[in-house]
Amino acid sequence: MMKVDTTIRERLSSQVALIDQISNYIISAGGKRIRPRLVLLFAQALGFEGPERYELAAIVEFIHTATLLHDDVVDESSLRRGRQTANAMFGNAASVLVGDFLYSRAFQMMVSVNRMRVLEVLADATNVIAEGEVLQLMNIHDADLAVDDYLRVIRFKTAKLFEASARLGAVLAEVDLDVEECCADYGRSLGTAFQLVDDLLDYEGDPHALGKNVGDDLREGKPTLPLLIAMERGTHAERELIRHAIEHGEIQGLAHIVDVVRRTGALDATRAVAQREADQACDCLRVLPASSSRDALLEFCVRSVHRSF
Ligand code: GRG
Repeated sequence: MMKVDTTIRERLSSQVALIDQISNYIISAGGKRIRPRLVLLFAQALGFEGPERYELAAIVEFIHTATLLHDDVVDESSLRRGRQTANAMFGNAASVLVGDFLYSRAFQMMVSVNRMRVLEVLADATNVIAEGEVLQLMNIHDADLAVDDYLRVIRFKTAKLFEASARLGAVLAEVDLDVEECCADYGRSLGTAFQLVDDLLDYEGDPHALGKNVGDDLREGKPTLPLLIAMERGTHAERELIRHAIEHGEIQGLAHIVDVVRRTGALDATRAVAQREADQACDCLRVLPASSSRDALLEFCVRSVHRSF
């Protein structure tokens, strides 16, 4: 990961001062670097040790960072990674444009890796992520959203980059397609579990540990699984309270809604769905030979469900 960080810093450079300033601002704030770790761990678990793995790991982190910059503008978020968001610090226009810089720099780097399959995987993934974000926009304020439609959004907007990251490790190692598909399945399930937990932490998390505000999803009128379950299980009055909050994006009733979400067991139920996805991810690892990398990937399954940030 130190080599990945060095690659990130080297490839971040631009002659345009504002690009350097904003991209360094968000990249140096840290982040868990899960997606680059997936690239490295799958490549290593499958016996690939070439330097391209650092480049691909940096590429997926650049794409992730570009989506965060754009997402915080779309969601009007003010806190990320324990700091003011780039849009709060530098404005929306600068954030979107530096997101564009990181995204297009990632594609320059992909070309330098000179493997058509890598381009194909990441071109498809980024397109699906954008589709997911538009689907989510269409679902905002819809209190009658079906659970399957909610799950489709999170598979697109979050799980797809996890899937691509895991798959790229396998692509580098040039394994058979069935093995590659198992690696991709792992990434998809892990990413789904990860976003489900992200959505429940928005109701039970500690903003200091999370590094972002809680209650943001409700303020934006996002019908996430904890709310959908609480509506199904609550009394008529509780259902109407949540419906009104989703439809109007109001957080005045946040404390009451958090109480309903907790009392109906909606957070535990959401975590149980995440646990099922994480278990599926674990199963996919059977295709890998035993190694410390495979152990680390197993550990991710546990930590994606039981995390506080
Ligand atoms: C630029 C390709 C492109 C698309 C723009 C705005 C947008 C379309 C997509 C947003 C997708 C998005 C931000 C999904 C949420 C994913 C998510 C769970 C982010 C948080 O990931 P962590 O916890 O973040 O890994 P850290 O800070 O640890 O890196």
